[in-house]
Amino acid sequence: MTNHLNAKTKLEQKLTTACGKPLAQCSCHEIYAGLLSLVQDLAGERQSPAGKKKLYYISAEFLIGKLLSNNLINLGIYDQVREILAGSGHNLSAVEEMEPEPSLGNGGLGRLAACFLDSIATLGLNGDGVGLNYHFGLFKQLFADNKQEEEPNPWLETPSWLTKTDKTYTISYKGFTLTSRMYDIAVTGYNNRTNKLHLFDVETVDETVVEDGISFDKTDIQKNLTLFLYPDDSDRAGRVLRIYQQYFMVANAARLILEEAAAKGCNYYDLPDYAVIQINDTHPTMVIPELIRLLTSEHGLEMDDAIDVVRRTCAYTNHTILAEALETWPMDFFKETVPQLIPIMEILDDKVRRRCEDPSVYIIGNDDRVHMAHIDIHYGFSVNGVAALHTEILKETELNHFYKLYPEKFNNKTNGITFRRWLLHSNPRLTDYIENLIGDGFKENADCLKALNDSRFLKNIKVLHGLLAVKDACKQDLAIYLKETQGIEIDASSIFDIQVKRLHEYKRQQLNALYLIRKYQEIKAGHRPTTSITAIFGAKAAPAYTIAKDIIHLILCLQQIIDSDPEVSPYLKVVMVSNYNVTLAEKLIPACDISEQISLASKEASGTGNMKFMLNGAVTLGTDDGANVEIHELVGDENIYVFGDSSETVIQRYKDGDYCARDYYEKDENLKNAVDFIVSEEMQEVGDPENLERLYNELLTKDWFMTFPDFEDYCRTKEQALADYENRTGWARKMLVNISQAGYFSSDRTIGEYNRDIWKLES
Ligand code: OX2
Repeated sequence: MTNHLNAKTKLEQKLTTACGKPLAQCSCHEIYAGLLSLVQDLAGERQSPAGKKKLYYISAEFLIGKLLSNNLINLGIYDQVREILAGSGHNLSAVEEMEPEPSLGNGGLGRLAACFLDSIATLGLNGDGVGLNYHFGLFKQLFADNKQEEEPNPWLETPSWLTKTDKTYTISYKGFTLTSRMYDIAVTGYNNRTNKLHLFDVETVDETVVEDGISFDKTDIQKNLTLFLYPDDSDRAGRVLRIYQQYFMVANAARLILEEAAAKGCNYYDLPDYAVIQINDTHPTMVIPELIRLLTSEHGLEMDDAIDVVRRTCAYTNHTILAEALETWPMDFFKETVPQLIPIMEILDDKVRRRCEDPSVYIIGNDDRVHMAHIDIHYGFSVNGVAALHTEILKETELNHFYKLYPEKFNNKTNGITFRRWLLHSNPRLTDYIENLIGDGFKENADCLKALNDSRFLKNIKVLHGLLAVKDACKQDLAIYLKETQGIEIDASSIFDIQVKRLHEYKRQQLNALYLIRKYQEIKAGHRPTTSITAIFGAKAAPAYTIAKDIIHLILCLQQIIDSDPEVSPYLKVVMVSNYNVTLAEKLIPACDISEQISLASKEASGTGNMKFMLNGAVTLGTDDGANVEIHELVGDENIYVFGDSSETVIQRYKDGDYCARDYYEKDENLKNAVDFIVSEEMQEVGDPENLERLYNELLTKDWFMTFPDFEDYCRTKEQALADYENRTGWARKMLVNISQAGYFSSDRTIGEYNRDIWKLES
């Protein structure tokens, strides 16, 4: 106790010094600034010895979320700081509101990278992230006239978690050079070391060139290079800009890696003893030819030696089988931007062509396009998928030709999430509840959650009611938060059914919307649900993805129609929150009853939202896809709602090529009524006929992601979940089993496996 008091007093003194005046006299923002500087000092003190070998996790996105609370938790001072602030009339949650959320990511891939950085530091591994410092991120989403609008999402302000470093490099493009600068964000591990996230930027970037939403001159590279993540690539200039960005990221990374290795005594031939590079999807692929280029042209290696060294240093993670995301770029683009890579890529391609006759594995295809993933697979030592099913599909179908060439390279690493953010930070109520039942071991070792799967708890009415009370409180928190921040009113006693993730046809928000139309029609016909339902969506659509935007339009129109219908609104509410981000996820996930994971089987590589919901006691309604399959195995049939065609059926149906949406539409009256509603008079009154008709036609004549075949089973399974919800203790038991089995999805487990099988760093 005295120790605790001593530590607390010291901490209070440090914080007061950082703030420059008594805490009671500080504004919320001054407290935030003080805490930020205090955290940076404490994090700096925990920088551990460099170690010989280091991991570089290169990624176009790091969706890190706000950092203050997480850092306080990881430094072990969260409770003390909260008490100190309370003692001087401040509230830590209000201070958290001062922090802007960094806009450095987009979706699951970027959030995974952020969870991984947390776990790498927590496991005491020597590994840094490398990416770009986007000024305006992806975009900020607004709604007007039931449509998505985009604005820049600025987040860089003073004070900031970014530290400007002295490190600069000269990066060459055809016809000009840029001077880069490295900025660092400290990555604190939970009771462990501090690593870094290195973000490169260029000082000539000019934020004022953006006008009219998120438009800007895409050709002025010196001014626009790091403005946006994934700038619109619907035209050529946009696609070329992506190459400029990607090269900037990896050219800086390559220099940093070689420099750090050399400083530790590397002679370049032994680079794999000093560095391992994880290539997060194909955006950083050019690091391979760039390293080969630097090793041969600046460090005197022969081409074959350089290729061998790089092959033993680089590992690749595949996150999707969607063709649109498997990057291929015309050779012309490289000639125009980074011609220095052309001779290297030609040599790499030539070596492949000499070994293999099969054109499907060439690097430069017969279409004169460079297949980025092919570079990674031929010239890296490891290829991993992100969930068991996904890896099997890669091996057996999508990358089968490569698997036959290099079976030893393929391995699975089922994704994970950091429990520090997705439980300890986002759901302190549930954390306390669990701690009261099984002690605090789960905070260090997520496997300890299994202790909850015990009849002492599962058959204990008091325990089950306690869990329901935690959920209710989280639902009330969310209701208050949405009212305050978005002006949205929801009923905390309704069932919260939540689908939050990027908008994509394969994720099938449209399937959920069709169900809701059907529910609306049923309620109109007098069939009212026992407990009212709140269906919540959160999703950004890529600015150039027309159908995705049409789906948002459909959901927003539906929201308006139901809201203004007194016959239906007491029983059903549809809500689309705007600008879904990490901060919102932290509020939505703890409050969820039913977790919607309804992608077309075979298409969602893993999903990680599914894991966060499960951990927070939501029950999954999903297809046997991605990591849902592993969730299903862990919790058993009783504790998950699985529906829809299997991945085998879907893959076969694509192969056969004879899927006809209209056949399903004609056969199923309910489906027909729901689809027709999209272009009904009611909809046309609140919506834009152009968008609605386009979506209607898309579904009826194409439905590429096969919504219709799963519709009936989806509706039936969802009704079953809603009915089961009425048995409150039965439902609580399902919640508890889900929480108890979530330990497997800790990113500490995932990172442990990456290190054991791929990185081999000392911890
Ligand atoms: C996502 C995948 O769609 C998702 O299934 C997965 O959980 C996540 O990556 C992390 O592995 N862009 N985002 C993804 O893939 C790509 C490409």
